[in-house]
Amino acid sequence: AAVPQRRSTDDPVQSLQQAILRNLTSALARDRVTAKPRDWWIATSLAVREQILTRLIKTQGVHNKENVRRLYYLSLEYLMGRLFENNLYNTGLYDEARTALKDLGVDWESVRESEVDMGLGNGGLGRLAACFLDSLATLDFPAIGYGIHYEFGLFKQEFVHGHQVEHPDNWMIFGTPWEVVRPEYTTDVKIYGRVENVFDNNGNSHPRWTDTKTILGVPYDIPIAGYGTATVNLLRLWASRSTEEFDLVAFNSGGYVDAVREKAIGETVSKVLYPNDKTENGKELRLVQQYFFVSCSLRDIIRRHFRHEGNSWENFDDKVAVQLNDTHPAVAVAELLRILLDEHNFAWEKAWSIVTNTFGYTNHTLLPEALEKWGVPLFTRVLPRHTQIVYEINRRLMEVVEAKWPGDNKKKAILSLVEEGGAKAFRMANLAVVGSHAVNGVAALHTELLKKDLFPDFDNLYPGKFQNKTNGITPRRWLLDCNPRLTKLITEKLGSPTIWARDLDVLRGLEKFADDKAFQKEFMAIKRANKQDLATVIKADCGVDVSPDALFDVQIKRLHEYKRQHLNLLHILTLYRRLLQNPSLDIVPRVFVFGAKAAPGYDLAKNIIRAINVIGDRINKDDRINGKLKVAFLPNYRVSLAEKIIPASDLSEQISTAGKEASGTGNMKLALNGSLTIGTLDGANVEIGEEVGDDNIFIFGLKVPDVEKLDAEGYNPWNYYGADDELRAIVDWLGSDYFTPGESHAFGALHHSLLDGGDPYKVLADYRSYVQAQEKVDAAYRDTSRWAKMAILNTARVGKFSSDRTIREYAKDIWSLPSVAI
Ligand code: 26R
Repeated sequence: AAVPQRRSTDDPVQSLQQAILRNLTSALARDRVTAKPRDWWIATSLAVREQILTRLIKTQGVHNKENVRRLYYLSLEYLMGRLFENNLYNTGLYDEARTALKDLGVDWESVRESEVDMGLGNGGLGRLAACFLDSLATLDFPAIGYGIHYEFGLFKQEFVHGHQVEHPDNWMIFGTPWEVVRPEYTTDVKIYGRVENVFDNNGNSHPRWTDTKTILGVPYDIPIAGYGTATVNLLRLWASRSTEEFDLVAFNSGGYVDAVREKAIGETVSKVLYPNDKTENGKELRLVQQYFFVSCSLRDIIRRHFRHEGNSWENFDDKVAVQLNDTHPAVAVAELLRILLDEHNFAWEKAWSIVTNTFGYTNHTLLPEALEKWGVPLFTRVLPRHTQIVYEINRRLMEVVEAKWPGDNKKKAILSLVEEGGAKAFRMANLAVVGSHAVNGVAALHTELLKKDLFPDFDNLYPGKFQNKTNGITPRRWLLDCNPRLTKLITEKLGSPTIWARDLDVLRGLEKFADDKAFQKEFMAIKRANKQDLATVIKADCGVDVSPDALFDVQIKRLHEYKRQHLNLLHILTLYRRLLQNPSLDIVPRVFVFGAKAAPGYDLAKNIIRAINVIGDRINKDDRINGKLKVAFLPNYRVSLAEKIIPASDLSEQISTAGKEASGTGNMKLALNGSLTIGTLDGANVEIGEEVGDDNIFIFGLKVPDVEKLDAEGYNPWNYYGADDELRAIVDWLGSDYFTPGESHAFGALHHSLLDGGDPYKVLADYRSYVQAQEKVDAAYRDTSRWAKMAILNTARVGKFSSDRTIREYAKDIWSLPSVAI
């Protein structure tokens, strides 16, 4: 087909189209006839990239020239998802690109769907980093994200007979059009070796780190375009390489294979993301990854700083703010100190003041098993000089503790950076607290518990250091990009998204339509259309037929006992059993949607996945219940799948044991898209409830003080099992071979955890309260107008949870970071 000719050559659609066709030829060696959707995706991305890179150069030019203060975000994880549509929306090139491809006869959906997610993270922490980058650029804050360019991101998940099976995520295989490799900024990292003492001319001895191995870090830059602004920031990810192409000694002595193998070790460092969100204690490669990216990033930050003539160490902390995303990069505290002491001969006090002025630390979890510790022998083998430095930080800390609480050895044991008794280990959270000027939790409740339970003595020692920064989500990806129908409706009522998607509190303007019957109808028609789209995905991915008229009940998050997917399962079993006993029982038809990956080594989590799959399959095939219940466990939950599920959700499951979920961010995304929360008073649910109002949320279950009281008394799940006939029947059913004929104890691990295992997350204690809350959900959903009103008010009232608000708070209270208009 001929390409329609456009009027003038400065027509933006035509010039974009020409750029696409040029890239198709020059980057992909394709023509219009042979190009596949993936080729169009790459060619279009490269064409758009040209424009983004022009803006990147402009932005960095202004930042450099003005010698601005910058924020450097250090995170081992970034869950970016797809970048194609997000970049088009943010740069304002969406309509042009659509028209350009349409005129070329290219199908948009297939182009979009050919992009592989950039899944360089596990879950909430990694996605939060991605939302923060979006907000930093949108608000014109000078910022650079640093991380690792993993060759393999989070594993791909498949179900085989209900079991999770993992496959490598080879995300770069078809090319990565958004990144630019920068070999000229390749950085050396020293590691291993030993420390010797050398004497200077004055006879003073100094430690010297020697016999080290060297790994190279090669940076890959991904531009981060702000929405509705000219700012383009940078995400810089380090790939590891070996120093020498060949070790000449080994090569010449005939050890060709040994030489190449040595090279492979250097490349292993950035090979794969650790797929755990529980502790990775003792994994040497994980520590090497942490140090590798911290060392590369600090070198890069320092290089940037000294590029300016007027800059020196004197104004380093005026120009540099570094945020530690959990303790994963906490070794940065010791590394910056080492650079100042050993490479620049600073006195301790001065070096320490620069370090603590530079760093801030965000805590993301209270779960003891997720608090990082490194055995001292391992840490010393990898980083012998850093071990000395951590011990010296600790010696000085113990002096401060002694001054404050003379003779109190218990306080010293609690606050020490070194866990004693048994194998010695460094406590990375303590190091991060001591080495930072600000420590923050990620929701109001979480920060309270952080101060009260995890770090009470540090809070006492450093008044004002602990603060709250309630998490947020970017409304660009999580409303504008993922829910075009709702975006259109909101735009009709409130005006251009360039206003409300940059100031989410403007959505309060929807409150006045909450009782408007016509608006309610439109709002629910959009929800139904989104559910219809999701039903197509469910059919394709699960083979399950579902009706868009059913209530879509959604739980999407990593599989964890504390998140209690098994409580959801007990409710499903409860409804199924009631229906089998009374097939004409009048309940609102429901589709239970799950998305969750389990850490590959987390057997109980995998057992829960299998139970949901196997029981779900039985329910889906049972004609006796007339299709009133359906269970769809969508495989391979990831950012791009979340973007399809969230706009289609009616009910958002946020049912963690009170006190265990630091914040949650999926809860915010779902509420923003008009999904009502059924949840415990945990994490940010508390604040969502405050915003939307008690009438527009379904709160149930134990509160934090109730959980504490039960623990103090000695919690016994058998009491609940014994006292509730329906619960007992359900748990027994789960423990039988009813769902797995011929295979007994198929869900034995799950069944055991609920009873003999002590039910550590108090599923049985919350069961009845949860089932009753679900009955209220059922009643509310029957009243279509009431439900619509509640859903509208959720969308209208969650503006607080924009990550723009979160980032403004960090910029003001922690980073002292001015914005810079480009
Ligand atoms: C130690 C290592 C293996 C590790 C531990 C924990 C690696 C990754 C994690 C994941 C964590 C800390 C995480 O994702 N936490 C989540 O952070 C979100 C963003 O703040 C919160 O919303 C969420 O409640 C919290 O669980």
